[in-house]
Amino acid sequence: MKLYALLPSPNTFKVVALAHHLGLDLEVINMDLNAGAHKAPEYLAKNPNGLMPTLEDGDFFLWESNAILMYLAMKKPESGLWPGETQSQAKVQQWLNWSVCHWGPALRPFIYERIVKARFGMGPADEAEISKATDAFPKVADVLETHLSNQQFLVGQQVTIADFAVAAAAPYLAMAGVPLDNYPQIKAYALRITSTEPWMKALAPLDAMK
Ligand SMILES: N[C@@H](CCC(=O)N[C@@H](CS)C(=O)NCC(=O)O)C(=O)O
Repeated sequence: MKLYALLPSPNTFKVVALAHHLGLDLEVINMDLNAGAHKAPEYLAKNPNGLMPTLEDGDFFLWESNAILMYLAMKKPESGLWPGETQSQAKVQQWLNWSVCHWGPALRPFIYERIVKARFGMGPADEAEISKATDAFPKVADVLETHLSNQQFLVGQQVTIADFAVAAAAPYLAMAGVPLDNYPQIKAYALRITSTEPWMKALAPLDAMK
C-alpha cells in the first residue's frame, strides 16, 4: 500500500502511526507542495480534493484520514483497533466525528496562527483569532477532559482508532500554545497515546524537519 502524504500534518502521521502499530507495509510518499504535486491531474484523479493523505491499495483509492484509519484497522480485526461489537463501533465513530467537527476546529487556529504561518512565511499570528479561539476552547476541551477523568482510552479499555484521531495533534499542542493549563487529563492522554513506539516511528520525520 502507498500513502500520499504531507508529513508534518497530524492527518498524515496518525495514519502512518496506525500502520506501524498494525505492522502493515505502507510506502509513504511525501507530496511536494512547492512543486504543486497535489494539484497535478494524476493526483487529482486519486483525490479530487487535492489534499493529503490518500491511500492507494492496488486499484483502490481512499481519502479522508479517518476513513483510512478505519480501513487499515479493519484489515487487522484481531487488533481491536476497530472493535468488533456494535456499540463500541458506534462510540468509536462518535469520537472520530467529534474529532473532525469539534476538536480539530478548536485546535486549528492555534496551529495555523502560530506554526503554519511562521513555517510558510505568512506573517505574524493574528492575536484577535487567537483570542477568539481561546475563548471558545473550554466548551470543547471540557468534554474531553471530563471523559478522560475516568478513562485511559476514549472507548473501552484499550486503544482504538478514535485515540489515533483525537491524540494526533499532540506533538503540536505545546508548540502552538494551546491553552491546556487547566486540562491535565488531556495533556497526560496526548502524551500516553503518542509516546508508543509506532508513534515515535511516525513522528521521526518531524524531528528531521525542525
Ligand atoms: N478532512 C481531510 C483533511 C485533509 C487536509 O486538509 N489535508 C491538509 C493537510 S492536514 C492538506 O493536504 N493541505 C494541503 C493544502 O491545503 O494544499 C482528512 O482528514 O484527510
